[in-house]
Amino acid sequence: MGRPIQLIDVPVQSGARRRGCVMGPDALRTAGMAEVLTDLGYGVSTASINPPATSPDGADTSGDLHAPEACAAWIAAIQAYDVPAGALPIFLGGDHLLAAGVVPAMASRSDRPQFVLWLDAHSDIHTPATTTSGNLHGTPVAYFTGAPEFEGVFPPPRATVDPGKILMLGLRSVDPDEKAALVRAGVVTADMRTIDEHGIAPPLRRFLDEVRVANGDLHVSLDVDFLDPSIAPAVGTTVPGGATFREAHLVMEMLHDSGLVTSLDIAELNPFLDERGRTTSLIVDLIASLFGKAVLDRPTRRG
Ligand code: 6HN
Ligand code: MN
Ligand code: MN
Ligand code: MN
Repeated sequence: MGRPIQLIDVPVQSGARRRGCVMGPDALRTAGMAEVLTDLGYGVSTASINPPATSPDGADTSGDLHAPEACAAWIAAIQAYDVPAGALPIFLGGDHLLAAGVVPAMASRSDRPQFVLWLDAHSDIHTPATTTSGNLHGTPVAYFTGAPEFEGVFPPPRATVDPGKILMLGLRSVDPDEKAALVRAGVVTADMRTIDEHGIAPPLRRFLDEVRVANGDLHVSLDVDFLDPSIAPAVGTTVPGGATFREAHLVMEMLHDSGLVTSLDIAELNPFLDERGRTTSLIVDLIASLFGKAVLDRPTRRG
């Protein structure tokens, strides 16, 4: 039996105006997320973080920000949730605002340095001051790296992450203010141009080596729009030119072989936009790869 896994529903959709992410956890369960992990030999428990009692979604749009109070309440609720000791949590979103709750919670779980692998078309490093859309799902990275602009908007993070311990893979839609923020903060990035030219494995291998040497914890945040829209249409913010089927599986296989992943979230799945469940099923397949489903049985190779 592998390490126990806890599946935690986080049906937040306050981070963006388009509705549907609230159905993400149900869709992932319908597609067999728990059974796949059980079949791979893991003990699986389930939990959910309940929507905080705030005004209905969108009713509290204040100034240019969409639903800041609901977002703040979600972040507080997620950060207050204690994952059982010894369990590896998979947070089932929900839009990407959930990472603003999840990452600080994971970083505060142990004294080991926290690393984050950010799989996304977007860098989500806006602040309430720079966002042009007002959708706060575009801000979690700035929040959990300690940007001061969140004071009075979101509760203080339980712990913050060193931007130099973040690898962003798959970027292809980064707003001008975000570009400046990435450079200023020193976030490590491999955009799609780099991946096209050199492949997806080298930056990931370097990053995993760093995590191993530092004896760090590794949180993986998987935004569905990391994937190319042709294979994953069920997301509100599709951007052409994303990770292919094999690139995505290779990332998951390398993560499994590394043995370093300590927590995971799945964000931005919008089942309302899916086609006969195919995006949801692909996500479940990818998670199976991350937890050890392999093409052939082969000895675990580290690094
Ligand atoms: N996501 N940069 C755009 C914005 O509205 O700030 C897109 C954000 C997308 C957020 O995909 O999690
Ligand atoms: Mn995102
Ligand atoms: Mn830690
Ligand atoms: Mn995205």
